[in-house]
Amino acid sequence: MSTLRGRFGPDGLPEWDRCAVMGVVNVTPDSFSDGGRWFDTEVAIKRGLDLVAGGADLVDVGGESTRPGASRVDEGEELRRVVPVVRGLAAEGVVVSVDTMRAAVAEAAIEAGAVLVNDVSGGLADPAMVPVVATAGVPFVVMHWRGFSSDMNSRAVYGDVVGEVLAELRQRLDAVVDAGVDPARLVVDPGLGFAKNAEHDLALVAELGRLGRELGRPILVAASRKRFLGRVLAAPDGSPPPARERDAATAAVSTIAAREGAWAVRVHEVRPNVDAVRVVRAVEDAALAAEAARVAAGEAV
Ligand code: PMM
Repeated sequence: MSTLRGRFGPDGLPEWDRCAVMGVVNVTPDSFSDGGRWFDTEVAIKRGLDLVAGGADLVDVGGESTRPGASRVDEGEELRRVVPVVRGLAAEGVVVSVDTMRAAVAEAAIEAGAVLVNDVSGGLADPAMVPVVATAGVPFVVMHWRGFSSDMNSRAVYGDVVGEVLAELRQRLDAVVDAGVDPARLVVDPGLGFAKNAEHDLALVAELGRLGRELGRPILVAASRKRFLGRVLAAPDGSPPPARERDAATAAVSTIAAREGAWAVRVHEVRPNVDAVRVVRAVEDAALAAEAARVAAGEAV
């Protein structure tokens, strides 16, 4: 485990001196926030490179939409979408993550150069996933998940959302470690919008620091353009702004996440989020300098 002023990332990835920014490339015709825009391989690779040029530290490539109600794409199609994009970006030196629930896709993506597996099901959707990750020795994102997108909204039932998400994530981390994954390579994610309504998402954002402290693992936060932000920004008649008009709100969550010690934020539009995490870093530096000056003044007396 590497630490940087309290912030730390998983073993097996580069270290960044602030909350990292993961840019998203959805190679799908139907993702809720950017569906269809990066569906062609060349266009998707170009998008990933543009995200890096804009300041993204790593790029998350996915070929299956997980928006609420989405049905599954078949494995062959997911492989065709994802693998060439991962290969193209890795060949350009990009730190690539693969967003998949399928072991075969994760395996092929690792072969093509992916260095992180981001599974929104935390290994629950495919029993072969955890063994693949354990064997490859790559970092693994374990997200809080209660079931497939087709009917996940019906599972958004909690007495104490933060307590239950914590307990379910802890259980999942234990299972993954028992199955052979190095705990130092695990990242956890509260899974905003997955079997959660807007109130649940906001309660989790309010307690990101607690999630990190209690789970003892780096936290990834993926709030980008999600429904709960649409709800917060809704017009008086209740209508939410379209997904692409939620980037300033996304950057607000990135500021909170970075301030709460999150390892990384996963976002569609990198620039405002890179700016946000850089400001947080500068403020943290100023706080440290002020503290050092106080200590020096105390010592001088
Ligand atoms: N959300 C989406 C996709 N992948 N991965 C992680 N780790 N956490 C998330 O919350 C998450 C994810 C859905 O959003 P998108 O369709 O805009 O990519």
